[in-house]
Amino acid sequence: MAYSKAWLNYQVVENIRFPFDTLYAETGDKRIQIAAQELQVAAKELAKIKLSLVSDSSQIQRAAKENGAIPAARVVKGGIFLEIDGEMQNEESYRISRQGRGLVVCGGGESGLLYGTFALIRIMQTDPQLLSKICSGKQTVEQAPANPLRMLNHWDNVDGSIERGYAGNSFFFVGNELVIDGRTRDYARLLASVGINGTVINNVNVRGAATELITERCLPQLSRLAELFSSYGVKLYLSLNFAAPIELGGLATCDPLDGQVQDFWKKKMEQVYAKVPSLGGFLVKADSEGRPGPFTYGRNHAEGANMLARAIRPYGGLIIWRCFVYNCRQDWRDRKTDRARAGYDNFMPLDGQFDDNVILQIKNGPMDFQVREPVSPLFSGLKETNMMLEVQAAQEYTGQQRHLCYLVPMWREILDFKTYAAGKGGDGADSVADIVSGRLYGQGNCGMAAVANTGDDENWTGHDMAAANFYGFGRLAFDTALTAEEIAREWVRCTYGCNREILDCMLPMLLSSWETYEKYTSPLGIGWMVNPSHHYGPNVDGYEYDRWGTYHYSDCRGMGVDRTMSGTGYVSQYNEPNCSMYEDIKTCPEELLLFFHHVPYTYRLKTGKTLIQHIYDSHFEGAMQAQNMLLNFDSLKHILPPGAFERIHTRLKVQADHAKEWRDRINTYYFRISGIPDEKGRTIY
Ligand code: GCV
Repeated sequence: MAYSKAWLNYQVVENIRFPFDTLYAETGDKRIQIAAQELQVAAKELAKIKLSLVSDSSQIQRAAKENGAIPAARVVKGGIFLEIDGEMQNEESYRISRQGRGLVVCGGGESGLLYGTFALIRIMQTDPQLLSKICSGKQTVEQAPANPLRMLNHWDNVDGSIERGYAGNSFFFVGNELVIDGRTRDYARLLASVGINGTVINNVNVRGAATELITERCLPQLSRLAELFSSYGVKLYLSLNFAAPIELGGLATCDPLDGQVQDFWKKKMEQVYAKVPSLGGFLVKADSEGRPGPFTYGRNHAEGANMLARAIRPYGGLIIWRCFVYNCRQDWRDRKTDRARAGYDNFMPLDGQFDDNVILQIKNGPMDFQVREPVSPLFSGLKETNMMLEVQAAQEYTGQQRHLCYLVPMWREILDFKTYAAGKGGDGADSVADIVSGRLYGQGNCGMAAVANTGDDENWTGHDMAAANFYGFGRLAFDTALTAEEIAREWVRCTYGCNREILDCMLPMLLSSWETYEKYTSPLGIGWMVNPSHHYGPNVDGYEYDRWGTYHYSDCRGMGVDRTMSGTGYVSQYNEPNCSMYEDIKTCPEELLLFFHHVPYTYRLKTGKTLIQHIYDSHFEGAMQAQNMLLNFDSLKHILPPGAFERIHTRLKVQADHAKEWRDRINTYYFRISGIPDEKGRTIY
């Protein structure tokens, strides 16, 4: 099937200033070879310039010498040099600068050089002014990645389906076989272009045939895949089944303290790494939603993770251990158990007990990727444990890529959240970004991961504009100083070219879409009101009497979950002053009001509106904004490339209709339960 080039859609940029005709690069390493090819293609397609490649080292040296001797001002055309500078801050950093009559793209290592090349191409695509400043020597661009690990987590099953996949089937697996083709290469190319340096290709729910990925049968293909990924600076990772000693090894147990189990893993890692030496390691979901884990044997998660970490240590591998551990067999009558508490309760006592090649991967919030949640308190608490932030680009609870919901503004807020981990009066450098980048505690094994939103659809992400989340995750993970707006601008320009009308229409759509989605679904931090299991569409009580521990406690007087000290006590998991801020209804940020408090419908918000009126207004506004988005988008009818307009338009129409369904269901539910009419007299059924 033909598929789009996504944001690597090089289109002619009018009046581009790119005065170079020769590319000098020693292309011994695959990454440099790819960087050179990529720049040649981009120069041709963006600037109609044929860059001839010189890869002979003595010729390059001669050219570099001459280049340095000639003052830039005297020469019209020059060369581009792709170079490695071992003195740079780190392997993955890059610098783009004018030297003599040449442009030098310099990397701390081969991956840095590849990132620098893609950065130059991005600047050519999006920012003619900056390009001109660089080319004339007025500006140098220099960048080191903010996070050491920048990973995607695919929830692809080996049968080709994708758990929470909204963009078709897997392009990694078809019928229990691993597929490597042109699309795999183009996928790796997309990752490299935004600086993603690791990917887990199979679902964390490792079941059945997927367990066999670490057997002789699959290793040769995995080895080819790992090699292909490496040529783009991407490390291959796999999800692992904690019960593999039973399922593959025929043992009666997978107890991490059992000698035979330890031996199984030791031999298994030896076998795997003999064939796939560049494998990054494994992602593990244990004791979570029915998956096996150490709890069965009375062991804790440090014992479970360290057992695997020790087996993989000789090969430099990592064990990324997920903290999504909670009781999923709750009784809704039991008001004491609070799912939000679970991550912290399970992992905080183990701080300092994990080996240094273990990373705890923590979902951004304490529940499960709702449209709004507070930041997980584990980021504030853990101090001697490697941490990784997990976000979800797959829009499981945010419209399933049928609705537009640009998530970078949410991720931005999460990164900026001040944890007070460095103390109440500290120097302030203790945001989530400071922690997961390793800056606060001097860690090297840490970073960010996103559950991927890709599949084999022609546009990669189902909704064409959901690609902004894929792109945005990579860009933000590499450079946590970028704003959501900067990223959105780049994405629109890279995808659709420098067309003012497209940018003017799409930018506000993207930037308002998260808030719009929140308004017509479940505002004020209440979350969840979705249909169970598939998680699409409104159902206020969908999870209310269920075992998953996700409640809203609405009655005729009020709604919300009391997580204060007199409620479930969840607030105590935050450092001061965050704990007190959430505890007090007056200082609790209103967008999280119902996450932390049970509130009467007549309670007045800061706007002066009652809670019930806010609920009505929010749903009417959100549905109207979704409708307006559809209407505004019409202006791009004859401007967007064929196919793209229709695809996006169809989805925006679904979104607008569906937003009305959300509005009416939720408003009707709360009108009936509270008996309080809408002050504005609008139709509520
Ligand atoms: C892969 C949620 C999703 C599950 C997912 C799980 C997880 O519960 O609904 O599909 O399982 O999160 O993150 O492990």
